[in-house]
Amino acid sequence: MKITCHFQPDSSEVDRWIRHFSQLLPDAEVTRWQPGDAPADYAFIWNPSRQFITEQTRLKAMFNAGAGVDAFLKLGLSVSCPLIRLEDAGMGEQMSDYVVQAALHHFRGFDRFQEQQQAALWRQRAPSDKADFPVGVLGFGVLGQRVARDLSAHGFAVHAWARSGRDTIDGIRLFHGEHALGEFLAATRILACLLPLTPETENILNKENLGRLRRGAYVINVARGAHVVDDDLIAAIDEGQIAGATLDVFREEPLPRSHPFWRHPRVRVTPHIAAISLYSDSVRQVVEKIRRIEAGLPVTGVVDTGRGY
Ligand code: NDP
Ligand code: OXD
Repeated sequence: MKITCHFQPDSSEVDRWIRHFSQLLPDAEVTRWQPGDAPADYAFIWNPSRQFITEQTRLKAMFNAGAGVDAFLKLGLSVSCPLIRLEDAGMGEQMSDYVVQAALHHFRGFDRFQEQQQAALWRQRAPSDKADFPVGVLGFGVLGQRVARDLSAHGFAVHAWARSGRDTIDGIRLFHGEHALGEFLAATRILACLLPLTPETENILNKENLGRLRRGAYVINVARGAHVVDDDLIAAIDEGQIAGATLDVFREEPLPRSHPFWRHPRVRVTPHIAAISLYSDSVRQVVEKIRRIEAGLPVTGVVDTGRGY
């Protein structure tokens, strides 16, 4: 069996992935893709080049080295094999830690305490009630569900928004579809975005939708930068409609040094680290799926390219 690994930008990281695959599949030939290579059986990719897709036409499956496939789909290339994404693979816990800390940061007023420290100001604040800080989770998939459940376990009232309808799950009220977005947003004081980036979800955090949130709402974006209209978010913060934001993802990454998010006192920036693909968990998941495919069994995580996720 031949497995080819292709990442853009290419980096020494690929060698580590290759080592992990070779450990779990010692009989497989696992290599870094080079233009003109012979056809492989499986590919492990991140942001592949057009040349790779047009050359590697005999793949049985292509595995995406992350949960989101927007970088791949934006190439607009038709592929004849299934595109399979990572499902949690150790990212759920990281994502949950990130979003829970951001929600607690806002709820406990730590932004204010940071400001007070700058001024050497000792001033206690009356405790807030979590009932006054309902959290809305945009996207109730693999990661959104984990985040919603953990926020709920921390005592927040949580509701979520998805595309397809389901009942309330573990006390989490579910909204679904475009028509329910307004009601979902109106009920939200802390918003966490865990949507895939698709034509339907791009720019979803725009002036209109930010304005539908409860006044003084807090925004956490751990999905993709293009979900947020940057200028609309900054204007909504400056105007007081939004209290602040914790942002992990950006339209342009690395976030340009001149971008106002870096210096805005109400915006916290992290460099796309909310949930990192873990070598061993990810490779174990991919290898298990390769074994199932080889045995003629179905696998989960196959991307519906028409739907965009
Ligand atoms: P899933 O595909 O499991 O879940 C996607 C969810 O979004 C589903 O609930 C889906 O609804 C919902 N959804 C999709 N389109 C719409 C729409 N038009 N309207 C309403 N709901 C919609 O994805 P994951 O949970 O695995 O990952 C989510 C995203 O997180 C990734 O796509 C990626 O962009 C981002 N991510 C970011 C990381 C980081 O480090 N910052 C790390 C990993 C992922 P339904 O349930 O009805 O299908
Ligand atoms: C992902 C990511 O999609 O790391 O997995 O952003």
